[in-house]
Amino acid sequence: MTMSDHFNAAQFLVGRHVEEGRGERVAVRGTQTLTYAELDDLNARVSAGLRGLGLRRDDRVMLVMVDDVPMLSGILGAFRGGYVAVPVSTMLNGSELGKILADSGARVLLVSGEFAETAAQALSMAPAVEHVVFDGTPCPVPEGVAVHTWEELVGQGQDDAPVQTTDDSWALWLYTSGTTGTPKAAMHRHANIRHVTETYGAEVLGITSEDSTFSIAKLFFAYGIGNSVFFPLSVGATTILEPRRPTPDVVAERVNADRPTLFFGVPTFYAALVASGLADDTFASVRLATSAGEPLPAPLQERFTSRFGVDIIDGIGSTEALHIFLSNRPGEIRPGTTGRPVPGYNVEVRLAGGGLAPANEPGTLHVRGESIALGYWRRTDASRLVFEGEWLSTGDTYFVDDEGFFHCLGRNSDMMKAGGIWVSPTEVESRLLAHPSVRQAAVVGIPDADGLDKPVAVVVVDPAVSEGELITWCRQGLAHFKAPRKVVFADDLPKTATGKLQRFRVRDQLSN
Ligand code: 3SK
Repeated sequence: MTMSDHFNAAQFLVGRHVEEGRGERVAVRGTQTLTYAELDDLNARVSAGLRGLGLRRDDRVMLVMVDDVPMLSGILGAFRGGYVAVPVSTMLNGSELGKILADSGARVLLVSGEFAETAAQALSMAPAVEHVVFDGTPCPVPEGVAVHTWEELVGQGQDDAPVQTTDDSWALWLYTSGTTGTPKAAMHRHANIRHVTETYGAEVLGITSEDSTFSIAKLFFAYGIGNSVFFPLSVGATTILEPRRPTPDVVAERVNADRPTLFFGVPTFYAALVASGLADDTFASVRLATSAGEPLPAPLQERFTSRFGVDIIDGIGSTEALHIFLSNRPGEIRPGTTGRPVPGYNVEVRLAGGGLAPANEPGTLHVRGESIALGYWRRTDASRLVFEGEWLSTGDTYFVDDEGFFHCLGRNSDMMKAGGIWVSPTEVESRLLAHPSVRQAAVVGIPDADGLDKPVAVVVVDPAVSEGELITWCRQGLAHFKAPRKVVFADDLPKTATGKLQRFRVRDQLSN
């Protein structure tokens, strides 16, 4: 191996700027503000602290944390030490988190105080975890798990230098429900992080050191970690991190205080902003906004831009591709489309037989590029379905028009996205069927008034039960975003001759 094979994403994103004389620039504005030199120092402390807990190269470090400086340095410190950062959703309940924690084989769990109880429940399902580090008030945990505070983790001094990882070393695992339902970890290399910065970051956003970024999507999403970590830090810009749940008021407060130039949203949030009473000049500092997660309806895009005076470039990415590979461009926006391939990616629409779909004919979206994940951790069958050699089959149905713009027609499978987050209908149906009154259940995504899909349940019940009770039942047993927004009662559900539920017919009935 030559020295040029060495690549460490933490060195690329932070240490490099310090070495090249940019250490005094502001790297992050969270509840604290840190320069690049200060962030580099903190990352070195996290890396040393993890090593002090006995971690070895490629060991997983799971993070259930709010977006703030500890989460940022937890991820970067793991990269720096040659460990694998596994940031996971803070919206999961204890049992959902426990399954993921056990699956990952993580030896260390980093937790923000507000998720302490959820983490404690999860730990009882994951015997491989040896250490839990609480940023905030600790909580009793199962016997055999050592408890530490964040201050103890970072208080043992710094490591000497970033570990000499290579392009191909594991850096980041991101859990996704993707097309097949069960959460599985897409495994990303250090080089994948560099690739997304050189492609979407440089070529589409045109991000520079003068930018500052603010993302609605949190760091545990692929979209969020790219927006708030990879793109800004790759060029020595500033990332604005907000620990609170994003609401229009919270966002307006931070935008007003920290004046971002790039704003990263999702369609549901743009709908909330358009419906809010925020002043029309709220986003005056923003030079460009982006959208991903689900298609941005053209009327919503037009309403946002005419009200707030900021263009939105809609794009699509995936957790498996790490970030956006198909996007509109600043100055060349075609509302209602997902734009064109991002330089650095090949994107094809393929017919069922595998051939290329002619213009205007639908097929399945495939993408190839250097940032595609290595596969799913311990999910051979799902990996073989989705990763086809160098290509990734996204499961989205698209067509390309005569001018080369890509149009989304929906998902190939029954999986749906609510607020840009994958929801498995079978998971919600299982929860409904666990209710003593529910005999049959079907869950489908139905567009709301803004044209954005939301989970709606159709149920056959005996004895009677109210809609409110079933929604509460789902919210008690599942992460809240998965609960149906509406429940419709029926006498029977459409099925095939062999008794298989036909969700497409349920969807058609609800849409008519
Ligand atoms: O859903 C998307 O469009 C997306 C975008 C960037 C990164 C990850 C995802 C899932």
